[in-house]
Amino acid sequence: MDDTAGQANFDALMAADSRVEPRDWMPEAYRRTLVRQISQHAHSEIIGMQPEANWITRAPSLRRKAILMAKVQDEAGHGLYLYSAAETLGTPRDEMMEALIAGKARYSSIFNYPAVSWADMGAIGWLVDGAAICNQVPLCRASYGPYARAMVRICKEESFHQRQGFEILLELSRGSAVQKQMAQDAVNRWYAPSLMMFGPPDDDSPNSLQSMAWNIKRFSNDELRSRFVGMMVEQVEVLGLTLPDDQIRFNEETKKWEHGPLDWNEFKDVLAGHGPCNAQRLERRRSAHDDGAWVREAAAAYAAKQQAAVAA
Ligand code: BYC
Repeated sequence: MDDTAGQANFDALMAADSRVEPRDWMPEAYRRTLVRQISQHAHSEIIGMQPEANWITRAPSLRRKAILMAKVQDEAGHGLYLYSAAETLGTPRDEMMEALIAGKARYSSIFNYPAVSWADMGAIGWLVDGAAICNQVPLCRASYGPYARAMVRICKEESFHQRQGFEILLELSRGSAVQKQMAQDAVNRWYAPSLMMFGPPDDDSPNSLQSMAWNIKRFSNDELRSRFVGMMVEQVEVLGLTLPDDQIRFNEETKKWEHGPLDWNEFKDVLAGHGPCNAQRLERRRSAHDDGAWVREAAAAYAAKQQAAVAA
């Protein structure tokens, strides 16, 4: 297909709200946007293993340890599906990984905050995975087939993750006064950073309009943030805790939830690499990458042997 026919085919797919598949012609800018978003998403999943992996050895019971290990493994799996989806666009995984460990690629701001107590495992599951679900369910309808299909399974697993976080907080909240305070402190720490996961405000979001026109993003950053606040307001009551924001209200005119101001300078600092844990997260990823070199080499050697056997 030449470029003119390809563009016409792509435009028709967009107009019909259909799926674009890897072999379809697509505009270079669409391809670049997808590689950017999907690889950033994959990086977030594997960097996101760190704050929770940090607590596996200190989980308060064998049951909690087993659950947390399964969750952290799920995040590695999400990274795998997403790197695979991004590779279908022609960018090799090594290249994406190099960009991450060289500090050139973005990953979600949220994972540059420390998990300082066991209650943070509850707050991460409830708030961070909750925000992830809110942002990612619409991505199951993204126009690029491999991304949308990967998101279906990821969202199912994220729902389990969110419930396990909720359950940790509920148990702490129903425990002693000290335990309840631990849960409240964790919610206080993770609330604002989890709202920032949805990205900058709409009037400061350079990519949103085009990504929405391409049916990659279905809702704007502020729209999803507002929905998330509405969900959390109900759930926090069941937990017997509070959200650290006395400006949350439902606007009857716009029919949207509103929240208090967020510190967007802090967000920019974190994106610029100056969050509390940026350096530590990248350093850990680099050493894990180096430690895993022999596994990659062994897998490649095995694959080459298999291929040679088939060719012979
Ligand atoms: N952190 O124009 P905008 C998880 C960047 S994993 C860092 O609004 P866009 C989990 C943005 O990339 C959760 N950077 O961009 C894992 C852009 O920079 P570039 C990860 C951010 O792409 C383990 C610039 O700011 N979820 O849940 O239209 C354990 C301008 O923004 C952030 C995803 O990746 C941020 N928070 O919208 C537990 C979901 N926000 O690239 C849980 C998929 C913005 O132009 N991604 N930036 O240099 C998306 O939905 C969209 O990419 C975003 C941003 C809503 C995040």
